[in-house]
Amino acid sequence: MKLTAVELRRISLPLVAPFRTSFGTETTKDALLVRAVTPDGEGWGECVAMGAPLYSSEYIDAAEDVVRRFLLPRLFAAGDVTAGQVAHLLAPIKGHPMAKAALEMALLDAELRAAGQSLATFFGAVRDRVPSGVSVGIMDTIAQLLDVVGGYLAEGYVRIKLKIEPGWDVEPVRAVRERFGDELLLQVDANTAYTLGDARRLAELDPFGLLLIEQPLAEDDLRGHAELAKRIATPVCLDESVTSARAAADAIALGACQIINVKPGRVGGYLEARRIAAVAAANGVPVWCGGMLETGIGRGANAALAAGPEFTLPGDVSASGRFYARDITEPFVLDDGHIRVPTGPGIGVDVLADVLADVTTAVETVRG
Ligand code: SMG
Ligand code: MG
Repeated sequence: MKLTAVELRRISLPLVAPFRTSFGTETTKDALLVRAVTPDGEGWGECVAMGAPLYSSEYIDAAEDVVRRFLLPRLFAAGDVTAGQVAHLLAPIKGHPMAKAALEMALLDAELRAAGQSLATFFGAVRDRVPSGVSVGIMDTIAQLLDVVGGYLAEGYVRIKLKIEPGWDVEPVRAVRERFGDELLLQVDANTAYTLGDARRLAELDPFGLLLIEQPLAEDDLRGHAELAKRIATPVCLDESVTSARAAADAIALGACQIINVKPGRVGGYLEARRIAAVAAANGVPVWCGGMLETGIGRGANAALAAGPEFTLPGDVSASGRFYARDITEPFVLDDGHIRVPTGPGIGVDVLADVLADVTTAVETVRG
């Protein structure tokens, strides 16, 4: 496809409630949307970089800058370009996987829309709805946490993930287990807040039968995760550390993870995310689809990814209402604890022009 122009749009969406993790508290979601314009139609991409480089080194202003100054010129210079070529064309530019992922996603959406094929079909989806888990932030009190978890369970979520950090780990897990029982699918996510020196503390989570502990140690600490995995009974799942299919293969070979959270933005796009799923499946490692508080665009694409055969655990693909009172697409809603996988061409969601206009903070069209 010939990429004739790309619209870069910044939006800001208020969250329905603050979302606190070990690295900070989010109250609004600022996102960069990219719209690829081609003679054969358009496609949407969403960059999941956050406002500050706290989850990973990327942040949204830097993503926009690298897209404008370094990534788009390479795509425009390439002439005809397919989504499958994007990663290769952009590889000389180091890092910035979330920025690259957004561009690949927009081209993939455009291609599939033009071909009349859904992203889910393209990914080899084996289910038309995916089980929905929810990520629960760090709260001020245990009582508040129990209220919030109870509310999500009443909505139908099939799996709960608690954000943890030193000082908010064993007690909240114990309280949730005591209140909601041993059958509840429960896991925790530390977003790199611990060190190997905390192994004994983390082993205190062993009796609670967690599905997994996600990214307890630093992003670059594969050896530490491998050592930790020997010292605790809870399966170790990596998020931040898995930056590519090669990193996934390394982590598996080192024994650094027994489960992988697949996030397309973190690894440079949905095509690399599919390769990670394949590497994991070949090694008998279960995967699930993570989330970055996506708008309906990214949420729809994540639902399609999570419909792939390798995705055997419930992911962080929640209803839109988990974060947003008003989304820029028709909201994804819970259907008996599941999210329906879009069936329309491409990502299969339509952007609501009036909402989009309301939440836009800046827009610019870059021409090739
Ligand atoms: O989109 O439901 C979502 C968020 C899920 O917890 C979530 N994401 O480390 O997995 C993770 C975090 C990253 C973003 S936290 C602000
Ligand atoms: Mg995580």
